[in-house]
Amino acid sequence: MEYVLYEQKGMVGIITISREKALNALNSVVLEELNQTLNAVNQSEVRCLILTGAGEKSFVVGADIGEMSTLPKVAGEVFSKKGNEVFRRIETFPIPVIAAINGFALGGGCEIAMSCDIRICSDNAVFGQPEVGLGITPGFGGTQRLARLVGPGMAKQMIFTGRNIKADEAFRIGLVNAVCAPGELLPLAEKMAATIAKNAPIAVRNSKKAINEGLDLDMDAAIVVEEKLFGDCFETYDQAEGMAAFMEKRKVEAFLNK
Ligand code: CO8
Repeated sequence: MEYVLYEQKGMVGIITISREKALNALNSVVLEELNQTLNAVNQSEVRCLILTGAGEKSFVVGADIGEMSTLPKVAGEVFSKKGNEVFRRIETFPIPVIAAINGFALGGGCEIAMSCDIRICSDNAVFGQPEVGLGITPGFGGTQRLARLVGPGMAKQMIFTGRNIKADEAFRIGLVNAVCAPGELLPLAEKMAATIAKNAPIAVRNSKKAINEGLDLDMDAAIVVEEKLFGDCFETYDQAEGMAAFMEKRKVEAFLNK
């Protein structure tokens, strides 16, 4: 692939958007390659993904402004749809995805980070939705996910002003879970991914599904979703092993994803 790298390290897969000359801007090729990379993830081996950007300056600087600048209306909508499909795939991907944000996360960059389950960033990271200054709205899910993550008031302030915020403010408003020095970012992401990967995979997947699906429902319906996914864990090898280990006061030998 031209712009997306993929590496599997044990039970963790690392996806790197690598288009450094354009600060990892998302053009159609990057979006397509991300899609293909997700198709290629070996889900029977990989239990957690990390998404990051190449270089030390930028995670993803947004959608490619050059490519968008000449688009007619219909093509603009098609481009938005393409991005949204990939971002939604990340959001609903069966295994957790951690965004390791190593610099600029602007426009589509902030939006792709928000489609991940967990966000951690380096202290040089910068977040923002500058679209209104370009004459467009956030079109890769930003109006929806930002409001859900940081609340409508803060989301509207960020989107209407187009003002960028630094890592410490992103942490304060709950846009990221943790901030660290640039050199510690990938080790921290890998450590978190390894911790997730050690847990029972079916339980982790079902937890992701329950949280995602439940958030779109009222509490009565959400609880039913939780009950079903909770019930699905029973009679699995991993549930038997996890509970037997507790009862026998020993460590789990291994969760086998079955
Ligand atoms: N698209 C394409 N190329 C970009 C982008 C971008 N978003 N951002 C930077 N680049 C390119 C620059 O053109 C430059 O290329 P070249 O060297 O060939 O001139 C290279 O990356 C380096 O950039 P700078 O020289 O500008 O680097 P600086 O360190 O001076 O500035 C900034 C870094 C502040 C990040 C600056 O590059 C910037 O402001 N970039 C634009 C950020 C932005 O506005 N992002 C939002 C884009 S819109 C969007 O994401 C909409 C998503 C929804 C789309 C819906 C579909 C229709």
